[in-house]
Amino acid sequence: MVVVVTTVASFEIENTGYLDASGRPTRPLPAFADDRDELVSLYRAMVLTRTFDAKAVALQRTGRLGTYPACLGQEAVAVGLGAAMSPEDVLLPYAREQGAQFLRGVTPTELFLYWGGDERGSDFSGPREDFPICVPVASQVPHAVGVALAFQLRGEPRVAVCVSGDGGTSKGDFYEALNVAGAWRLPAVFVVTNNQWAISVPRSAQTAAATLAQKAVAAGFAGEQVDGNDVIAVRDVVGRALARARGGAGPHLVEAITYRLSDHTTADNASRYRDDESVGRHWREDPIARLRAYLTAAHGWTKDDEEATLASCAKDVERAVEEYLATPPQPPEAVFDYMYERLPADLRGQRTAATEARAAAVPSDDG
Ligand SMILES: Cc1ncc(C[n+]2csc(CCOP(=O)(O)OP(=O)(O)O)c2C)c(N)n1
Ligand SMILES: [Mg+2]
Repeated sequence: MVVVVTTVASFEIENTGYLDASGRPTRPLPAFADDRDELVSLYRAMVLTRTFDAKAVALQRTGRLGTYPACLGQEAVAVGLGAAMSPEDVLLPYAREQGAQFLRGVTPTELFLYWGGDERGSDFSGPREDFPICVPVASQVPHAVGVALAFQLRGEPRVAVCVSGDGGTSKGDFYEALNVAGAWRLPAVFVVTNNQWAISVPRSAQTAAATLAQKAVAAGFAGEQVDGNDVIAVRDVVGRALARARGGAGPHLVEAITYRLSDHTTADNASRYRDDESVGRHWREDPIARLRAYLTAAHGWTKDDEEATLASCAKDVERAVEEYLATPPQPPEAVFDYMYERLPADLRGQRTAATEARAAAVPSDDG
């Protein structure tokens, strides 16, 4: 008997990058990169993000902010995807997309408020339809599918852009969401920020899959990798995925390869599970230094340009810190106010009790 074996499916995963770690182009850059102003705006967005990030950690260390997840080293992913999006698209972030949020009009003050435990920080004055930060791992991915379905049903040329981490791709939510997005050809772009760690779990222990991008293939659509420390590449690859999804070609997955240079959050101490030497190696891939080197070589970026950018970002962040610290806290019963349109009866009772407890705790004038 002759057994005939036929290949019924095969796939390839591409990886796109334009600048090497020292900022030298490895091939011709995409057209938008001819525009110095465009590159400077990407650069400034990354510097603003890093300035905000450092300040947020400092505020937490001095007891003026809650637990905070730094995005140190990953700025190019969020900035690249944020720059690629159109205003009418909807961003469903995880927690390290500060750079994308700023580009979309979320203010540094709002993000300080959020990480300071104040829900008003999620009430964005800018992108009203963008989703709030999503700390529960991967629960934003099915939400993105819902948003994309709404766009499809309404015939709107908009795309849901969902960001999750490498760890998030192990969750059932992630696979289920991708499956539906593929089956219904929804206008969604899934960006996976592969920063090599899920708290203390390295990427190598997270999954036996060779790439995270290939997880899209099982759901019936394409995935690819991009150098997540090359902001030009992220903007380019996500931009092309958005254009295709907007045109009705369905979903796409982009795995952005980067590295979490910081602790997982301010509640973590990464030196307990990884050595300084490997972190030091990854500093050589720094996305900000990389674009700065290219700007200097190709667009005459000067020391004065650099200093002016650092000063203007520092000023923006300082102003936000002042606004944040001057914002009076909400009363404790505010914790009941953002979950339900109409508060269920049992929670109404608890809310009243919180108001009464607050009134009782306020010292009266006559002592
Ligand atoms: C459903 C759920 N389980 C566990 C946690 C605790 N937790 C917070 S972040 C995290 C790891 C996430 O790793 P990854 O998806 O790679 O994102 P990263 O934090 O590296 O950006 C875990 C397990 C959580 N927030 N939500
Ligand atoms: Mg991770």
